[in-house]
Amino acid sequence: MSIDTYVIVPTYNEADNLDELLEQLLALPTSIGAIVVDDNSADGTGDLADRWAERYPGRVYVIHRPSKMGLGTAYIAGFKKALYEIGAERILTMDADFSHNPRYIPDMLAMSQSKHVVIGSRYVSGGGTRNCTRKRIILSLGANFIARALLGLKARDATAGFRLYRREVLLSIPLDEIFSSGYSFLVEMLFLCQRRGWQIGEVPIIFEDRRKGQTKISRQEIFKAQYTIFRLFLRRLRGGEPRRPTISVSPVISNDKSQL
Ligand SMILES: Nc1nc2c(ncn2[C@@H]2O[C@H](COP(=O)(O)OP(=O)(O)OP(=O)(O)O)[C@@H](O)[C@H]2O)c(=O)[nH]1
Ligand SMILES: [Mg+2]
Repeated sequence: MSIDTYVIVPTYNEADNLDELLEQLLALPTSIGAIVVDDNSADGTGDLADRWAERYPGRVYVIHRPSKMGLGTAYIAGFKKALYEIGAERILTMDADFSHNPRYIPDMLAMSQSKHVVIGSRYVSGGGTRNCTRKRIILSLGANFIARALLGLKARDATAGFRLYRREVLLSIPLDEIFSSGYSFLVEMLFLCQRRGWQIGEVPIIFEDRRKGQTKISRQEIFKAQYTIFRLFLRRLRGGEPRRPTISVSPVISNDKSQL
């Protein structure tokens, strides 16, 4: 069975969530693989991931990094492995804490036949949030509003970490030049995708607040995100990004079309 779709799961102290998440991912009706990017979690998440990789060679991979280096750089490490070592055609990203439920992945894969980037979105019809604190909802809506207003992003949920990118999208982006290392990486990636004319679609999801474990988002991350948006805004004003006409979608040639 050849697998061409991999989910990148960045982890930092997610031992309470990882086993159940990988179980659910591997049980999906579509065969997908996973790349866990662990930043030397003190709670043993990296060891748990290693056990899955031993049990499922070629299907579960682990990247171990020496210390907490940020969400953005974790995604980039995962992208490089998926693109250049594994040769994946579709690359997803999701959080480990069940805010992004694996049950939406089949819908995202289906939409990737006609879109280059697919967002698991809270802010399209049918999407929403569950059990989130008011503070968290305001933070998310505010960040989205600012990103869309200042950067001209068209997606309704521009800060979502639940995404699917087709291979050609990631190959078109100079991953080493991305300056955000943390959460604002997501906004920067979407900015780069849109400026390159890739077609972006959104699948409605219900985003649930984390079930177990602790948040990693800090005040410092929020400041860093504001700085990122400001830098990208200046870049937008300068118009320095290559602006290509909207690219039409040629369907992914899958080895196993029945999976879609
Ligand atoms: N490898 C790695 N993973 C990280 C890092 N920071 C966060 N993560 C992971 O990225 C995902 C998103 O982080 P969360 O802490 O859930 O962020 P959040 O969803 O904004 O915050 P919550 O309200 O706690 O859910 C989770 O799977 C984290 O374990 C990091 O520096 N390195
Ligand atoms: Mg979370």
